[in-house]
Amino acid sequence: MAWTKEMPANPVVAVCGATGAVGREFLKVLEQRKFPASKFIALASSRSAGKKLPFNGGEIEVQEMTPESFEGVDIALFSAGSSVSKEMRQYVVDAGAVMIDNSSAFRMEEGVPLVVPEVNPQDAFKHNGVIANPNCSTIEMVVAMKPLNDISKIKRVVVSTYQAASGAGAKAMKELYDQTRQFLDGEELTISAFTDQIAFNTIPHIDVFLDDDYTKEEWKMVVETKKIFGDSTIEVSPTCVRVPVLRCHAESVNLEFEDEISIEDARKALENGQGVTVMDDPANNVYPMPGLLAGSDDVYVGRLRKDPTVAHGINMWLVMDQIRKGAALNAVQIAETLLPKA
Ligand code: NAP
Ligand code: 3JN
Repeated sequence: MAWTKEMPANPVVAVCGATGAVGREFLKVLEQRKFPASKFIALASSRSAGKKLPFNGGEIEVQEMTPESFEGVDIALFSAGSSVSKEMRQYVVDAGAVMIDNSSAFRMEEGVPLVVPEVNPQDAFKHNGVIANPNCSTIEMVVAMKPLNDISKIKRVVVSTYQAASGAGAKAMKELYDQTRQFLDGEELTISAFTDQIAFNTIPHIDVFLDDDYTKEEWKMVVETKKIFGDSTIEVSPTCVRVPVLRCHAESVNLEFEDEISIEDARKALENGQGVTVMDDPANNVYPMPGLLAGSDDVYVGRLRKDPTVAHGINMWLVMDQIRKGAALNAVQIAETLLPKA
């Protein structure tokens, strides 16, 4: 059944998982973009009830998330993990709110749009109370693919990710700090958020392994890309790797197009692409780097070059702030898409 409730111009917005790495960024992004809410509510687990978070020049008090939390709410931005999203979905929808969910709980469910506003904003309106935010690594790749796919259809993508600690949450970011200190002080390393040491290491394992020896993170990139482009023929071959970086994900992307595409045309398309910044001047050592782009909104593209080993091939290097465009910002942009047009 189609969703008929109209979105008010000044909706009540609940940030669900407000104390987490993504939740805190939600508050920042909502404040920075002056999201026109009539009221904001911050929700987290009972552990955080009463905690105060900086917001809009003052503070917002965190409330425990319960089934009753959504009465009067219009938009519920969720980043409290997939089990919490599954548990709360019906309460949110029954309250008449739209859930914009950062977890993988509903991404591949039929009837749940999976939206990146630069790529498929029209899908946001086809919801039945739930809109899913893609995985951060997928968002980064599809934002850069979109302007290129518009000039020549992409047949196949080979992608290797270099994912920051932030993707595994606030505790994982702290673990990278702590382990780095422990390593330098010659102390025993505390390993808890990752499967192995992350300081001075890279781990080719994100999320669980599946039967075909790919990880679930890699599987997400394959199926989500097809759903977002509405094209089941795009082939994606991913390898996802955790690196000791705090909060920007990088990706090495090899693209194969149906037709010939020159580097000049690719560069022009990317320069005009929405949400893309080209940072590519190898002669002057200019290329995007994750350590230097925290806090930015765009997907940065550099190292643009021909791949002469395949027909119609291009290589590029991407960097994106995973907590912003990879999670909080993308979800807030979806919420903005739902606002009535002035
Ligand atoms: P995080 O830093 O560990 O934060 C988790 C948040 O969830 C905290 O606010 C926590 O509240 C809250 N929470 C946990 N259990 C809860 C419960 N039973 N009831 C209510 N709130 C609960 O993790 P994060 O990095 O922000 O990520 C959170 C989720 O967002 C992830 O699990 C994932 O599903 C999604 N995510 C998606 C992407 C993406 O690629 N789009 C990227 C990162 C994360 P307390 O502080 O009270 O425990
Ligand atoms: O590890 C990363 O860099 C991204 C992590 C995303 C993530 C972390 C915990 C649970 C997800 C996600 O968005 O796919 C989930 C989830 O399955 O909801």
